[in-house]
Amino acid sequence: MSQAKRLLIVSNRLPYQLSEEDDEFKLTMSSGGLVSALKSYMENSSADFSDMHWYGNADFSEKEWAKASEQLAEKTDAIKPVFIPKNLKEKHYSGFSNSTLWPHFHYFPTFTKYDQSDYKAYYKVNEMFAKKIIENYQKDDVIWVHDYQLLLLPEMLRRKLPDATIGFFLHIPFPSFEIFRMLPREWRENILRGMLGSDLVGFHTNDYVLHFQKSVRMLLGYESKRRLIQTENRAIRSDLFPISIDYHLFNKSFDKPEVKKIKRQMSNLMPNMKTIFSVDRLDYTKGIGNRLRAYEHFLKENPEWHEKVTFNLVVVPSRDVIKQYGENKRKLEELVGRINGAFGKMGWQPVVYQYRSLNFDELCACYTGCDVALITPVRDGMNLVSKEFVASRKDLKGVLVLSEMAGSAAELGEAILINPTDLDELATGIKRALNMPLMMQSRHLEIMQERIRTYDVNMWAQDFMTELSNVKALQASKKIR
Ligand code: GDG
Repeated sequence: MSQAKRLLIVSNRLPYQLSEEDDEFKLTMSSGGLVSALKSYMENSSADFSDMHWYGNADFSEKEWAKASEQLAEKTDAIKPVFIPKNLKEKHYSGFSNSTLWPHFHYFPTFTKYDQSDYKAYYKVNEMFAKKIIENYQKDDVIWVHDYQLLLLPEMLRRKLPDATIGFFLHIPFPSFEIFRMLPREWRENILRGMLGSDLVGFHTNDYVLHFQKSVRMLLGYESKRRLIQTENRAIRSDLFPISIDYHLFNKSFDKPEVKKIKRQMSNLMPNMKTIFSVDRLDYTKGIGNRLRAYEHFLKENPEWHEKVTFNLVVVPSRDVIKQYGENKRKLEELVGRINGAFGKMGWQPVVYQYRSLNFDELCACYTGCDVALITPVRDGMNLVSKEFVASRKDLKGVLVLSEMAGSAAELGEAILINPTDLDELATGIKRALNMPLMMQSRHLEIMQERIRTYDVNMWAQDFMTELSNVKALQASKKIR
Protein backbone atom coordinates (compact mmCIF):
# COMPACT_ATOMS: atom_id res chain seq x y z
CA MET A 1 0.00 0.00 0.00
CA SER A 2 1.90 3.02 -1.16
CA GLN A 3 -0.39 6.01 -0.64
CA ALA A 4 -1.89 7.22 2.58
CA LYS A 5 -5.35 5.77 2.97
CA ARG A 6 -7.95 5.80 5.69
CA LEU A 7 -8.59 2.65 7.71
CA LEU A 8 -12.25 2.20 8.67
CA ILE A 9 -12.67 -0.20 11.58
CA VAL A 10 -16.16 -1.56 12.12
CA SER A 11 -17.14 -3.42 15.28
CA ASN A 12 -20.40 -3.89 17.12
CA ARG A 13 -19.41 -1.57 19.95
CA LEU A 14 -17.52 1.65 19.71
CA PRO A 15 -14.54 1.60 22.03
CA TYR A 16 -15.38 5.09 23.32
CA GLN A 17 -17.29 6.31 26.35
CA LEU A 18 -18.74 9.77 26.58
CA SER A 19 -19.18 11.47 29.94
CA GLU A 20 -20.48 14.91 30.87
CA GLU A 21 -19.76 16.96 33.94
CA ASP A 22 -20.89 20.58 34.31
CA ASP A 23 -21.61 20.76 30.59
CA GLU A 24 -18.06 19.59 29.82
CA PHE A 25 -17.89 16.50 27.62
CA LYS A 26 -15.10 13.98 27.93
CA LEU A 27 -14.31 11.10 25.59
CA THR A 28 -12.41 8.08 26.88
CA MET A 29 -11.17 5.23 24.79
CA SER A 30 -11.55 1.79 26.34
CA SER A 31 -8.57 -0.51 26.33
CA GLY A 32 -9.74 -3.82 24.84
CA GLY A 33 -7.45 -6.14 22.90
CA LEU A 34 -8.60 -4.93 19.49
CA VAL A 35 -8.15 -1.29 20.44
CA SER A 36 -4.59 -1.74 21.64
CA ALA A 37 -3.80 -3.92 18.61
CA LEU A 38 -4.92 -1.28 16.19
CA LYS A 39 -3.41 1.59 18.12
CA SER A 40 -0.05 -0.12 18.19
CA TYR A 41 -0.41 -1.08 14.52
CA MET A 42 -1.10 2.52 13.52
CA GLU A 43 1.76 3.87 15.65
CA ASN A 44 4.58 1.39 15.05
CA SER A 45 4.14 -0.42 11.87
CA SER A 46 4.71 0.18 8.25
CA ALA A 47 1.01 0.94 7.96
CA ASP A 48 0.61 3.82 5.65
CA PHE A 49 -2.85 4.77 6.67
CA SER A 50 -3.35 8.47 7.20
CA ASP A 51 -5.88 7.88 9.93
CA MET A 52 -8.27 5.42 11.47
CA HIS A 53 -12.04 5.85 11.79
CA TRP A 54 -14.10 3.65 14.06
CA TYR A 55 -17.74 2.67 13.41
CA GLY A 56 -19.83 1.01 16.11
CA ASN A 57 -22.85 1.11 18.38
CA ALA A 58 -22.72 3.86 20.94
CA ASP A 59 -23.67 3.90 24.62
CA PHE A 60 -24.68 7.55 24.28
CA SER A 61 -27.64 9.14 22.47
CA GLU A 62 -27.66 10.98 19.17
CA LYS A 63 -28.54 14.18 21.04
CA GLU A 64 -25.61 13.86 23.45
CA TRP A 65 -23.30 13.14 20.53
CA ALA A 66 -24.45 16.24 18.63
CA LYS A 67 -23.70 18.41 21.69
CA ALA A 68 -20.37 16.70 22.35
CA SER A 69 -19.26 16.99 18.71
CA GLU A 70 -19.93 20.71 18.77
CA GLN A 71 -17.79 21.13 21.87
CA LEU A 72 -15.00 18.64 21.12
CA ALA A 73 -14.83 19.54 17.41
CA GLU A 74 -12.17 17.63 15.46
CA LYS A 75 -11.54 15.22 18.35
CA THR A 76 -14.73 13.47 17.31
CA ASP A 77 -14.00 13.28 13.57
CA ALA A 78 -12.68 9.74 13.64
CA ILE A 79 -15.53 8.38 15.77
CA LYS A 80 -18.57 7.24 13.83
CA PRO A 81 -21.37 6.13 16.14
CA VAL A 82 -24.17 4.11 14.59
CA PHE A 83 -27.37 4.93 16.46
CA ILE A 84 -29.75 1.98 16.68
CA PRO A 85 -33.20 2.21 18.31
CA LYS A 86 -33.34 0.37 21.64
CA ASN A 87 -35.71 -2.48 20.66
CA LEU A 88 -33.76 -3.22 17.49
CA LYS A 89 -30.47 -3.09 19.37
CA GLU A 90 -31.69 -5.64 21.93
CA LYS A 91 -32.97 -8.07 19.30
CA HIS A 92 -29.74 -7.71 17.36
CA TYR A 93 -27.39 -8.04 20.33
CA SER A 94 -29.06 -10.15 23.02
CA GLY A 95 -31.23 -11.81 20.37
CA PHE A 96 -29.67 -13.02 17.14
CA SER A 97 -26.03 -12.31 18.02
CA ASN A 98 -25.89 -13.76 21.50
CA SER A 99 -28.82 -16.17 21.65
CA THR A 100 -28.45 -17.61 18.14
CA LEU A 101 -24.99 -17.12 16.65
CA TRP A 102 -22.91 -17.22 19.85
CA PRO A 103 -24.26 -20.56 21.17
CA HIS A 104 -24.47 -22.09 17.71
CA PHE A 105 -20.93 -21.20 16.67
CA HIS A 106 -19.65 -22.46 20.06
CA TYR A 107 -21.26 -25.89 19.59
CA PHE A 108 -24.23 -25.33 21.92
CA PRO A 109 -26.99 -25.94 19.34
CA THR A 110 -29.48 -26.81 22.09
CA PHE A 111 -29.19 -23.19 23.27
CA THR A 112 -29.68 -21.78 19.74
CA LYS A 113 -32.78 -19.60 19.52
CA TYR A 114 -34.58 -19.77 16.19
CA ASP A 115 -36.50 -16.51 15.98
CA GLN A 116 -37.20 -14.91 12.64
CA SER A 117 -37.91 -11.50 14.17
CA ASP A 118 -34.44 -11.54 15.82
CA TYR A 119 -32.94 -12.37 12.42
CA LYS A 120 -34.83 -9.49 10.82
CA ALA A 121 -33.51 -7.11 13.47
CA TYR A 122 -29.99 -8.44 12.89
CA TYR A 123 -30.39 -7.84 9.16
CA LYS A 124 -31.71 -4.34 9.75
CA VAL A 125 -28.87 -3.41 12.10
CA ASN A 126 -26.29 -4.66 9.58
CA GLU A 127 -28.06 -2.49 6.99
CA MET A 128 -27.86 0.55 9.26
CA PHE A 129 -24.12 0.03 9.64
CA ALA A 130 -23.79 -0.31 5.86
CA LYS A 131 -25.71 2.90 5.26
CA LYS A 132 -23.55 4.91 7.64
CA ILE A 133 -20.29 3.57 6.19
CA ILE A 134 -21.39 4.10 2.60
CA GLU A 135 -22.37 7.71 3.39
CA ASN A 136 -18.85 8.47 4.61
CA TYR A 137 -16.85 6.21 2.32
CA GLN A 138 -14.08 7.74 0.20
CA LYS A 139 -12.25 6.07 -2.65
CA ASP A 140 -9.25 4.04 -1.40
CA ASP A 141 -10.60 3.64 2.13
CA VAL A 142 -9.82 0.20 3.57
CA ILE A 143 -12.72 -1.28 5.56
CA TRP A 144 -12.08 -3.87 8.26
CA VAL A 145 -15.24 -5.44 9.72
CA HIS A 146 -15.10 -7.42 12.97
CA ASP A 147 -16.99 -10.34 14.36
CA TYR A 148 -20.24 -12.24 14.48
CA GLN A 149 -22.53 -9.30 15.10
CA LEU A 150 -21.81 -8.04 11.56
CA LEU A 151 -21.66 -11.14 9.37
CA LEU A 152 -23.99 -9.71 6.71
CA LEU A 153 -22.28 -6.35 6.44
CA PRO A 154 -19.45 -7.09 3.95
CA GLU A 155 -21.92 -8.16 1.24
CA MET A 156 -24.16 -5.15 1.91
CA LEU A 157 -21.15 -2.89 1.45
CA ARG A 158 -19.97 -4.75 -1.66
CA ARG A 159 -23.31 -4.24 -3.41
CA LYS A 160 -22.87 -0.46 -3.24
CA LEU A 161 -19.08 -0.29 -3.29
CA PRO A 162 -18.04 -2.96 -5.79
CA ASP A 163 -14.36 -1.95 -5.82
CA ALA A 164 -13.87 -1.29 -2.11
CA THR A 165 -11.19 -3.11 -0.13
CA ILE A 166 -13.02 -5.02 2.60
CA GLY A 167 -11.54 -7.34 5.22
CA PHE A 168 -13.54 -9.40 7.71
CA PHE A 169 -12.27 -11.07 10.87
CA LEU A 170 -14.23 -13.57 12.97
CA HIS A 171 -13.22 -13.58 16.65
CA ILE A 172 -15.20 -16.71 17.57
CA PRO A 173 -14.96 -20.23 16.13
CA PHE A 174 -16.50 -21.03 12.76
CA PRO A 175 -18.29 -24.32 13.45
CA SER A 176 -18.11 -27.54 11.49
CA PHE A 177 -20.44 -27.87 8.50
CA GLU A 178 -22.73 -30.32 10.33
CA ILE A 179 -23.42 -27.71 13.01
CA PHE A 180 -23.54 -24.74 10.67
CA ARG A 181 -26.05 -26.39 8.32
CA MET A 182 -28.57 -26.67 11.18
CA LEU A 183 -29.35 -22.99 10.73
CA PRO A 184 -32.36 -22.22 8.51
CA ARG A 185 -31.53 -22.02 4.79
CA GLU A 186 -32.10 -18.27 4.50
CA TRP A 187 -29.88 -17.50 7.49
CA ARG A 188 -27.03 -19.83 6.65
CA GLU A 189 -26.83 -18.76 3.01
CA ASN A 190 -27.02 -15.08 3.80
CA ILE A 191 -24.33 -15.46 6.46
CA LEU A 192 -21.94 -17.09 4.01
CA ARG A 193 -22.76 -14.62 1.23
CA GLY A 194 -22.41 -11.82 3.76
CA MET A 195 -18.89 -12.90 4.70
CA LEU A 196 -17.95 -13.48 1.06
CA GLY A 197 -18.65 -9.81 0.38
CA SER A 198 -15.13 -9.24 1.78
CA ASP A 199 -11.88 -9.69 -0.09
CA LEU A 200 -10.26 -11.46 2.85
CA VAL A 201 -12.01 -13.48 5.56
CA GLY A 202 -9.80 -14.15 8.59
CA PHE A 203 -10.11 -16.76 11.34
CA HIS A 204 -8.06 -17.72 14.40
CA THR A 205 -7.21 -21.30 13.40
CA ASN A 206 -6.79 -23.54 10.38
CA ASP A 207 -9.77 -25.66 11.46
CA TYR A 208 -12.10 -22.65 11.34
CA VAL A 209 -10.84 -21.81 7.83
CA LEU A 210 -11.52 -25.37 6.68
CA HIS A 211 -14.97 -25.41 8.29
CA PHE A 212 -15.86 -22.18 6.54
CA GLN A 213 -14.60 -23.41 3.18
CA LYS A 214 -16.54 -26.64 3.51
CA SER A 215 -19.77 -24.78 4.33
CA VAL A 216 -19.22 -22.50 1.34
CA ARG A 217 -18.66 -25.49 -0.91
CA MET A 218 -21.58 -27.56 0.37
CA LEU A 219 -24.12 -24.76 0.63
CA LEU A 220 -23.15 -22.35 -2.13
CA GLY A 221 -21.17 -24.64 -4.42
CA TYR A 222 -18.02 -22.49 -4.53
CA GLU A 223 -14.73 -24.40 -4.50
CA SER A 224 -11.58 -23.26 -2.69
CA LYS A 225 -8.14 -23.65 -4.18
CA ARG A 226 -5.09 -22.71 -2.11
CA ARG A 227 -7.31 -20.69 0.24
CA LEU A 228 -8.91 -18.77 -2.63
CA ILE A 229 -12.67 -19.14 -2.94
CA GLN A 230 -13.91 -18.59 -6.45
CA THR A 231 -17.49 -17.30 -6.88
CA GLU A 232 -19.15 -16.46 -10.22
CA ASN A 233 -17.37 -13.14 -10.43
CA ARG A 234 -14.95 -12.73 -7.53
CA ALA A 235 -12.02 -14.43 -5.79
CA ILE A 236 -11.97 -14.20 -1.99
CA ARG A 237 -9.20 -15.36 0.26
CA SER A 238 -9.91 -17.10 3.57
CA ASP A 239 -6.99 -17.65 5.87
CA LEU A 240 -5.83 -17.94 9.47
CA PHE A 241 -4.57 -15.01 11.55
CA PRO A 242 -4.27 -16.17 15.17
CA ILE A 243 -4.92 -13.04 17.22
CA SER A 244 -2.29 -12.23 19.82
CA ILE A 245 -1.65 -9.74 22.61
CA ASP A 246 0.58 -6.78 23.40
CA TYR A 247 3.39 -9.00 24.68
CA HIS A 248 5.55 -6.23 26.17
CA LEU A 249 2.67 -4.61 28.03
CA PHE A 250 2.08 -7.85 29.96
CA ASN A 251 5.74 -8.80 30.28
CA LYS A 252 6.64 -5.38 31.71
CA SER A 253 3.76 -5.57 34.18
CA PHE A 254 5.85 -8.04 36.20
CA ASP A 255 8.11 -5.20 37.39
CA LYS A 256 5.38 -2.58 37.81
CA PRO A 257 5.42 -1.30 41.44
CA GLU A 258 1.59 -1.17 41.64
CA VAL A 259 1.37 -4.78 40.49
CA LYS A 260 4.07 -5.89 42.94
CA LYS A 261 2.24 -4.16 45.79
CA ILE A 262 -1.05 -5.96 45.09
CA LYS A 263 0.82 -9.24 44.74
CA ARG A 264 2.45 -8.72 48.15
CA GLN A 265 -0.90 -7.94 49.73
CA MET A 266 -2.37 -11.12 48.28
CA SER A 267 0.45 -13.35 49.44
CA ASN A 268 0.36 -11.80 52.94
CA LEU A 269 -3.28 -12.84 53.16
CA MET A 270 -2.42 -16.40 52.15
CA PRO A 271 1.16 -17.17 53.24
CA ASN A 272 2.68 -20.46 52.07
CA MET A 273 -0.31 -21.23 49.95
CA LYS A 274 -0.11 -22.34 46.31
CA THR A 275 -2.66 -20.52 44.19
CA ILE A 276 -4.58 -21.50 41.12
CA PHE A 277 -6.03 -18.58 39.14
CA SER A 278 -8.70 -18.18 36.50
CA VAL A 279 -10.54 -15.19 35.04
CA ASP A 280 -13.31 -15.27 32.45
CA ARG A 281 -16.49 -13.50 31.52
CA LEU A 282 -19.48 -15.34 32.96
CA ASP A 283 -20.18 -17.51 29.93
CA TYR A 284 -21.23 -21.13 29.56
CA THR A 285 -18.57 -21.57 26.85
CA LYS A 286 -15.79 -20.90 29.35
CA GLY A 287 -16.33 -24.18 31.22
CA ILE A 288 -16.24 -22.66 34.70
CA GLY A 289 -18.63 -25.28 36.14
CA ASN A 290 -16.50 -28.24 35.04
CA ARG A 291 -13.41 -26.43 36.26
CA LEU A 292 -14.91 -26.19 39.73
CA ARG A 293 -16.12 -29.80 39.66
CA ALA A 294 -12.63 -30.93 38.67
CA TYR A 295 -11.09 -28.92 41.50
CA GLU A 296 -13.55 -30.53 43.91
CA HIS A 297 -12.57 -33.95 42.55
CA PHE A 298 -8.89 -33.05 42.94
CA LEU A 299 -9.43 -32.06 46.60
CA LYS A 300 -11.33 -35.29 47.26
CA GLU A 301 -8.58 -37.43 45.75
CA ASN A 302 -5.61 -35.51 47.17
CA PRO A 303 -6.11 -34.71 50.87
CA GLU A 304 -2.37 -33.94 51.14
CA TRP A 305 -3.14 -30.71 49.26
CA HIS A 306 -5.76 -29.52 51.78
CA GLU A 307 -4.83 -26.19 53.39
CA LYS A 308 -1.99 -25.86 50.86
CA VAL A 309 -3.82 -24.60 47.79
CA THR A 310 -6.42 -21.94 47.02
CA PHE A 311 -8.37 -21.40 43.85
CA ASN A 312 -8.66 -17.66 43.07
CA LEU A 313 -11.72 -17.67 40.79
CA VAL A 314 -12.65 -14.37 39.13
CA VAL A 315 -15.84 -14.23 37.09
CA VAL A 316 -16.56 -11.07 35.15
CA PRO A 317 -20.25 -10.09 34.78
CA SER A 318 -21.47 -10.48 31.19
CA ARG A 319 -24.76 -10.59 29.21
CA ASP A 320 -26.82 -11.11 32.34
CA VAL A 321 -30.14 -10.39 30.61
CA ILE A 322 -29.89 -13.69 28.71
CA LYS A 323 -31.52 -16.66 30.49
CA GLN A 324 -28.60 -19.13 30.27
CA TYR A 325 -26.19 -16.58 31.76
CA GLY A 326 -28.31 -15.97 34.87
CA GLU A 327 -28.79 -19.71 35.42
CA ASN A 328 -25.09 -20.31 34.97
CA LYS A 329 -24.24 -17.78 37.66
CA ARG A 330 -26.58 -19.43 40.16
CA LYS A 331 -25.10 -22.88 39.48
CA LEU A 332 -21.52 -21.64 39.82
CA GLU A 333 -22.25 -19.96 43.12
CA GLU A 334 -23.85 -23.17 44.41
CA LEU A 335 -20.72 -25.08 43.44
CA VAL A 336 -18.41 -22.60 45.14
CA GLY A 337 -20.55 -22.84 48.30
CA ARG A 338 -20.54 -26.64 48.14
CA ILE A 339 -16.74 -26.88 47.81
CA ASN A 340 -16.02 -24.33 50.53
CA GLY A 341 -18.63 -25.97 52.78
CA ALA A 342 -17.24 -29.46 52.28
CA PHE A 343 -13.51 -28.77 52.53
CA GLY A 344 -13.03 -25.34 54.12
CA LYS A 345 -11.50 -24.95 57.58
CA MET A 346 -10.74 -22.08 59.88
CA GLY A 347 -7.97 -20.21 58.04
CA TRP A 348 -8.42 -22.03 54.72
CA GLN A 349 -10.91 -21.19 52.01
CA PRO A 350 -10.48 -23.62 49.09
CA VAL A 351 -12.15 -21.24 46.59
CA VAL A 352 -11.89 -17.45 46.79
CA TYR A 353 -14.63 -16.31 44.43
CA GLN A 354 -15.05 -12.78 43.06
CA TYR A 355 -17.86 -11.74 40.70
CA ARG A 356 -16.45 -8.52 39.32
CA SER A 357 -14.05 -7.07 36.82
CA LEU A 358 -10.44 -6.51 37.93
CA ASN A 359 -8.47 -3.44 36.97
CA PHE A 360 -5.37 -3.97 34.83
CA ASP A 361 -2.92 -3.97 37.76
CA GLU A 362 -5.04 -6.43 39.75
CA LEU A 363 -5.28 -8.68 36.72
CA CYS A 364 -1.50 -8.66 36.26
CA ALA A 365 -0.94 -9.26 39.97
CA CYS A 366 -3.11 -12.37 39.70
CA TYR A 367 -1.27 -13.54 36.56
CA THR A 368 2.17 -12.96 38.04
CA GLY A 369 1.34 -14.14 41.56
CA CYS A 370 -0.31 -17.48 40.88
CA ASP A 371 1.30 -20.90 40.58
CA VAL A 372 -1.16 -22.32 38.09
CA ALA A 373 -3.43 -20.66 35.51
CA LEU A 374 -6.40 -22.93 34.95
CA ILE A 375 -8.06 -22.10 31.64
CA THR A 376 -10.64 -24.64 30.60
CA PRO A 377 -13.17 -23.34 28.05
CA VAL A 378 -15.39 -25.94 26.43
CA ARG A 379 -15.05 -23.88 23.27
CA ASP A 380 -13.16 -20.63 22.67
CA GLY A 381 -12.27 -18.87 19.42
CA MET A 382 -8.76 -18.06 20.67
CA ASN A 383 -8.55 -17.20 24.43
CA LEU A 384 -6.34 -14.23 25.17
CA VAL A 385 -6.15 -14.89 28.91
CA SER A 386 -3.88 -17.90 28.28
CA LYS A 387 -1.49 -15.77 26.20
CA GLU A 388 -1.54 -12.90 28.71
CA PHE A 389 -0.65 -15.26 31.57
CA VAL A 390 2.30 -16.69 29.63
CA ALA A 391 3.56 -13.24 28.60
CA SER A 392 3.34 -11.81 32.10
CA ARG A 393 5.59 -14.50 33.67
CA LYS A 394 8.90 -12.69 33.31
CA ASP A 395 10.13 -14.82 36.24
CA LEU A 396 9.60 -17.95 34.09
CA LYS A 397 7.57 -19.53 36.87
CA GLY A 398 4.04 -20.85 36.78
CA VAL A 399 2.15 -23.52 34.85
CA LEU A 400 -0.60 -23.16 32.29
CA VAL A 401 -3.33 -25.80 32.26
CA LEU A 402 -5.22 -25.21 29.05
CA SER A 403 -8.24 -26.69 27.32
CA GLU A 404 -7.57 -28.27 23.96
CA MET A 405 -10.84 -26.62 22.85
CA ALA A 406 -9.32 -23.12 23.01
CA GLY A 407 -7.96 -21.77 19.73
CA SER A 408 -4.78 -20.84 21.59
CA ALA A 409 -4.02 -24.54 22.27
CA ALA A 410 -2.77 -24.74 18.69
CA GLU A 411 0.04 -22.33 19.62
CA LEU A 412 0.60 -23.22 23.28
CA GLY A 413 1.39 -26.90 23.04
CA GLU A 414 3.85 -26.76 25.96
CA ALA A 415 0.96 -26.13 28.37
CA ILE A 416 -0.70 -29.06 30.13
CA LEU A 417 -3.45 -29.64 27.59
CA ILE A 418 -6.65 -31.18 28.89
CA ASN A 419 -10.08 -32.09 27.61
CA PRO A 420 -12.39 -29.88 29.72
CA THR A 421 -15.21 -32.42 29.81
CA ASP A 422 -12.97 -35.09 31.38
CA LEU A 423 -12.96 -34.34 35.11
CA ASP A 424 -10.34 -37.01 35.86
CA GLU A 425 -7.96 -35.61 33.27
CA LEU A 426 -8.57 -32.09 34.54
CA ALA A 427 -7.97 -33.06 38.17
CA THR A 428 -4.78 -34.90 37.17
CA GLY A 429 -3.75 -31.82 35.18
CA ILE A 430 -4.13 -29.67 38.30
CA LYS A 431 -1.98 -32.08 40.32
CA ARG A 432 0.71 -32.29 37.64
CA ALA A 433 0.79 -28.51 37.42
CA LEU A 434 1.17 -28.09 41.19
CA ASN A 435 4.00 -30.62 41.25
CA MET A 436 5.87 -29.47 38.16
CA PRO A 437 9.58 -28.85 38.80
CA LEU A 438 10.73 -25.24 38.33
CA MET A 439 13.14 -26.16 35.53
CA MET A 440 10.35 -27.60 33.47
CA GLN A 441 8.10 -24.60 34.17
CA SER A 442 10.79 -22.25 32.85
CA ARG A 443 11.49 -24.34 29.80
CA HIS A 444 7.85 -24.44 28.78
CA LEU A 445 7.25 -20.75 29.46
CA GLU A 446 10.33 -19.72 27.52
CA ILE A 447 9.20 -21.53 24.38
CA MET A 448 5.65 -20.19 24.60
CA GLN A 449 6.84 -16.64 25.33
CA GLU A 450 9.09 -16.67 22.30
CA ARG A 451 6.13 -17.58 20.13
CA ILE A 452 3.87 -14.83 21.50
CA ARG A 453 6.65 -12.24 21.43
CA THR A 454 7.34 -12.98 17.76
CA TYR A 455 3.71 -12.97 16.65
CA ASP A 456 2.23 -10.24 18.84
CA VAL A 457 -0.95 -8.34 18.21
CA ASN A 458 0.81 -5.73 16.13
CA MET A 459 2.09 -8.48 13.82
CA TRP A 460 -1.41 -9.91 13.68
CA ALA A 461 -2.89 -6.66 12.39
CA GLN A 462 0.01 -6.12 10.04
CA ASP A 463 -0.26 -9.65 8.70
CA PHE A 464 -3.97 -9.23 8.02
CA MET A 465 -3.46 -5.91 6.25
CA THR A 466 -0.60 -7.23 4.10
CA GLU A 467 -2.69 -10.18 3.03
CA LEU A 468 -5.65 -7.93 2.26
CA SER A 469 -3.51 -5.80 0.03
CA ASN A 470 -2.10 -8.96 -1.67
CA VAL A 471 -5.62 -10.19 -2.44
CA LYS A 472 -6.49 -6.87 -4.05
CA ALA A 473 -3.34 -7.06 -6.15
CA LEU A 474 -4.17 -10.61 -7.19
CA GLN A 475 -7.72 -9.65 -8.12
CA ALA A 476 -6.38 -6.76 -10.19
CA SER A 477 -3.85 -8.96 -11.97
CA LYS A 478 -6.51 -11.51 -12.86
CA LYS A 479 -8.98 -8.79 -13.69
CA ILE A 480 -11.44 -10.29 -11.20
CA ARG A 481 -13.12 -8.55 -8.29
C1 GDG B 1 -13.52 -13.04 22.15
C2 GDG B 1 -13.49 -14.55 21.83
C3 GDG B 1 -11.03 -14.36 21.42
C4 GDG B 1 -11.03 -10.48 31.31
N1 GDG B 1 -11.37 -10.24 32.58
C5 GDG B 1 -10.82 -9.07 32.93
C6 GDG B 1 -10.13 -8.57 31.84
N2 GDG B 1 -10.30 -9.44 30.86
C7 GDG B 1 -9.72 -9.30 29.50
C8 GDG B 1 -8.59 -10.28 29.34
C9 GDG B 1 -8.59 -10.52 27.83
C10 GDG B 1 -10.07 -10.33 27.47
O1 GDG B 1 -10.68 -9.62 28.53
C11 GDG B 1 -10.80 -11.66 27.32
O2 GDG B 1 -10.41 -12.23 26.13
P1 GDG B 1 -10.69 -13.73 25.76
O3 GDG B 1 -9.98 -14.02 24.49
O4 GDG B 1 -10.21 -14.62 26.84
O5 GDG B 1 -12.28 -13.91 25.65
P2 GDG B 1 -13.58 -13.15 25.01
O6 GDG B 1 -13.94 -11.97 25.79
O7 GDG B 1 -14.63 -14.19 24.95
O8 GDG B 1 -13.17 -12.68 23.52
C12 GDG B 1 -12.12 -15.12 22.18
C13 GDG B 1 -11.18 -12.86 21.61
O9 GDG B 1 -12.50 -12.42 21.29
C14 GDG B 1 -10.20 -12.09 20.72
O10 GDG B 1 -10.36 -12.41 19.38
O11 GDG B 1 -9.78 -14.75 21.95
O12 GDG B 1 -12.07 -16.49 21.85
O13 GDG B 1 -14.52 -15.23 22.53
O14 GDG B 1 -7.84 -9.55 27.18
O15 GDG B 1 -7.43 -9.69 29.83
N3 GDG B 1 -9.47 -7.41 31.86
C15 GDG B 1 -9.47 -6.72 33.03
N4 GDG B 1 -10.15 -7.14 34.13
C16 GDG B 1 -10.82 -8.31 34.12
O16 GDG B 1 -11.42 -8.68 35.13
N5 GDG B 1 -8.81 -5.56 33.09
